[in-house]
Amino acid sequence: MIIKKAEHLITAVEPKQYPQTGWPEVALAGRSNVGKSSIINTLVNRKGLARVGNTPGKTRVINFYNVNDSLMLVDLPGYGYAKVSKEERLSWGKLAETYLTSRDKLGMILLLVDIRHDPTEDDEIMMDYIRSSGRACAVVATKSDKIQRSEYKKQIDRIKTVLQLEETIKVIPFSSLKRTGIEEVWNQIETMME
Ligand SMILES: Nc1nc2c(ncn2[C@@H]2O[C@H](COP(=O)(O)OP(=O)(O)OP(=O)(O)O)[C@@H](O)[C@H]2O)c(=O)[nH]1
Ligand SMILES: [Mg+2]
Repeated sequence: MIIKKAEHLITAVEPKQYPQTGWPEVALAGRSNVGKSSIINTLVNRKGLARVGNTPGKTRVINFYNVNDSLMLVDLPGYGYAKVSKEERLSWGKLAETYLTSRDKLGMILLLVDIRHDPTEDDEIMMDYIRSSGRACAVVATKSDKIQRSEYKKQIDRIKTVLQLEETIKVIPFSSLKRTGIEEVWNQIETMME
């Protein structure tokens, strides 16, 4: 994908704020701190476009990013972060859920999981949800720079097993630090758009 334009379009907390462009959307879902905002910056090659945090739980709203006036990347609030109040967790969960269930422009969900760890129960719930929604999906195994390449297969097999992935769902090792996996992720997105 050649990036001619990438910009933050709008921040939304409720459906009436969602953009009305009609372009297909790709949503980034995953635990807090897994690298959702980072992958956006890496995919469009713009450092600092999406806010990346050392403090987990940074993204508490839905951010829409315009790519080439033809596609929207959608940064969802992360789940599974324990150190916030139950009320906050429920409210962020509701934000993401409302978007995921109501948005007809949503063409694909990228589920991000840390390549180093087994997916959590929250990830399993999210995967079940994606499956039942019938939307296109790929799994991105983030922070792949943190392990040796020789360990990839073992970790990816674990992710496939825990999430009970069907053969058709790809698991793509990805590193925002090393800028690897970019082509593979764009290929998945482009296949969805066709
Ligand atoms: N080593 C390494 N660190 C990464 C990578 N991607 C993200 N990080 C780091 O992980 C932390 C969290 O990244 P974010 O992109 O903010 O994660 P997020 O999923 O958007 O987090 P929330 O907004 O809290 O849900 C930051 O300190 C990033 O620098 C990667 O590929 N490799
Ligand atoms: Mg974020």
